[in-house]
Amino acid sequence: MRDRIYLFDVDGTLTSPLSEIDEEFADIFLNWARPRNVYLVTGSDIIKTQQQLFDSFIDQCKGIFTCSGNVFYSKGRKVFENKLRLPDNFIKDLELYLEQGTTWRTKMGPHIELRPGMINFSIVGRDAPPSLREAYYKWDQETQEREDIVDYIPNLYPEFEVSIGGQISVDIYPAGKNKAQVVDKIQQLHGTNANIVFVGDRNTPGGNDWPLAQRLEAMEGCEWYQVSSYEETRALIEHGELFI
Ligand code: M1P
Repeated sequence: MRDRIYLFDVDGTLTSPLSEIDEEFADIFLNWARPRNVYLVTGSDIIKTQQQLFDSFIDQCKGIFTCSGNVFYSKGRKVFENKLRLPDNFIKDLELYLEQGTTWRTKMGPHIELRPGMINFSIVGRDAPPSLREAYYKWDQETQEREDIVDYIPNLYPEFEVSIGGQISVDIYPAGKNKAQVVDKIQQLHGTNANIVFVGDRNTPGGNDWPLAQRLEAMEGCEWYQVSSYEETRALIEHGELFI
């Protein structure tokens, strides 16, 4: 009998971007998750995710992969963490883009956040208040600036890749150290025959869920779903054929 494993992205899938999880949805999700093998897979770090989901929610899942799979926690304990080694001038090249590559002017900082196994890079800055986040997000949709950054870094450093996970930033990691790496860990835990089902909101090229969706696409018995809100995720777990 093959284990069925459910993987869920967090921002845009279980919560609105960088918001706390809706209480009613949290109850419904946990009741559904309790008898199942459920893991969370986020581009964000554990501190931000704890602010959104709370420890009690996280602890009722089998585990959580943060920083795009570069860190893994289970039962409140860190199980592994990938290290990041940056080439000389890497940070300087990000700073150059901040000074000369963007036409966006209102910046709050910090722009470069070093996390285990990856870097988060934000032109507007992580301290931007909600109104400024929204303004940048709207502007980015018009100008496609983050798509430009997705190309800029690998052009300079082909051994790195960049993806878009949230509203105001990009995630940068060594090529291949993206969410798709979670499959290897799941197979170690549940066997190479496990049926993996993934739900995410960024399953298009350049999105941080894309590498994982693509890997599952090539695996027999595995599925992925695109959602655009936690309400759509709720509909899936309540009515989706593979979620019964
Ligand atoms: O989890 C999705 C993303 O959430 C944040 O994105 P942003 O601040 O751009 O909305 C970041 O933590 C990012 O790393 C993460 O992928």
